[in-house]
Amino acid sequence: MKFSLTSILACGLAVEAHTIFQKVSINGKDQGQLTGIRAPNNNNPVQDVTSQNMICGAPGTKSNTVLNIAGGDRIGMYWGHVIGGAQFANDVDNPIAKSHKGPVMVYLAKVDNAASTGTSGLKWFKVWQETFDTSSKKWGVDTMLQNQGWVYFNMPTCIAPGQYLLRGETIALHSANKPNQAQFYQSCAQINISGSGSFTPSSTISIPGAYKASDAGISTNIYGLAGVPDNGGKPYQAPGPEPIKC
Ligand SMILES: [Cu+2]
Repeated sequence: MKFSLTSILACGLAVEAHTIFQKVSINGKDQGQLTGIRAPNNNNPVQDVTSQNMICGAPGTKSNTVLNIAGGDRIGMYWGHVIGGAQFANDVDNPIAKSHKGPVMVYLAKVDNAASTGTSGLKWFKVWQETFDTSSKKWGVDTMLQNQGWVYFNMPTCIAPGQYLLRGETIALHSANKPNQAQFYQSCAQINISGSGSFTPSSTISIPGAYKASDAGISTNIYGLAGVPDNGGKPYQAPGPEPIKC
């Protein structure tokens, strides 16, 4: 009985339309599947904002690689429906189900050794986000869909050299009008930043800790009167701090 229950659960989960951040590109060069990444082994979302899995997702893949990034480099984060991307041919839920509107965000935390560091107690700061554009009605997730799973940002040139964990996060808000139904998808890349920057953040956040289930960007109804995910035409306030400016 135990086996069959597990099978049923596995089948049920396999058809869920979730996503996993699973590889990085640097100035257009694909760094390889799961290289320098700590990603969950499956695409199940985290829904408890107090969970340790909010940091880098549920513990899953490990890598000894630390990715070398210079300040100013164009970084791509690749998200796929399952590890590898599409779950099967013509997978309409790759990289993520079209219903899963929400922001995409990037945080960094300074560490001594990105390959070996623990993840709890780190001091995070946000370096980039794409949330919701009230004029185009476009969410961060729409950019991910447009670019077949890739989301790009420039590493700020001001970041002080050294090793960091880079936390890429997508929040799917399609059911976030119900309690604890926002879906959090995050993995961490292990990076070494070079350059002449000297920025160290004056304020940082804890993960978990910084997000509350009741935050305006987490407990929210993204559907306007027409029943479309236009956030009712209102600005969307992403959880966490504003990205650094430098
Ligand atoms: Cu989902």
